[in-house]
Amino acid sequence: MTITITAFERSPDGGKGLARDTRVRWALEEVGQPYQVRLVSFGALKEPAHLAIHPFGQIPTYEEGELALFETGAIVFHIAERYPGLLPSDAKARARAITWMFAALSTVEPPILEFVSAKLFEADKPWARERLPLVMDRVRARLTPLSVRLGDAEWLDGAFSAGDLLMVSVLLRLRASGILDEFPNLAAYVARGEARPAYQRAFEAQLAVNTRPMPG
Ligand SMILES: N[C@@H](CCC(=O)N[C@@H](CS)C(=O)NCC(=O)O)C(=O)O
Repeated sequence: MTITITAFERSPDGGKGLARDTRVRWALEEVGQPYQVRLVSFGALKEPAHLAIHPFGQIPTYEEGELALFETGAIVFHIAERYPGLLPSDAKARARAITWMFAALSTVEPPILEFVSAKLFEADKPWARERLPLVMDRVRARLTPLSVRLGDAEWLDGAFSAGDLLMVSVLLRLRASGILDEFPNLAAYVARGEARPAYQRAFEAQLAVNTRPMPG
């Protein structure tokens, strides 16, 4: 059955791979499933046709036959459940990998998103200079225990899993800030994720979209 995902017609990051379709592309590449991409403009995101699939008018979405999903975590989980390669078969190891998926999205990502918003959208506010260090410390408060837990391991819990895929994706947003370099084992962990051939294919695919000449 054909898998179709949505992505920005033109990502605001210009192809750095930070838009969340990259996470879904990466998961599909890891499990070796071909997919099609429907590109959506910012205007079309909020139109009825897209809202019928994504109630919040965002990307990514995932369609497969009559199934339509939104929320990257749910999509990556669905892919990982449906195709081998992203979750261990041992029940306990699988539950732990799923725990890391939730940890990435609900514990580590929120302060990172707050930091990104502070840098991108609030830099001109009179209180920005005072707030930014607080927001950065909230990020460090998550990275410190994560770094301790990872230690010298290659991945968070044994073999690479959907938990690592989401955690690396979440941490990637920090690279330009330099915060990640305060935690060399996390910086190396992210680099290992990026070096995976499946990530490379996903990255190149989104880059091609975001650097192509726009019609008209
Ligand atoms: N929690 C959602 C967040 C989705 C999200 O924020 N998507 C962004 C792109 S990465 C988007 O579509 N932004 C445009 C908008 O919100 O209008 C998920 O993980 O899928």
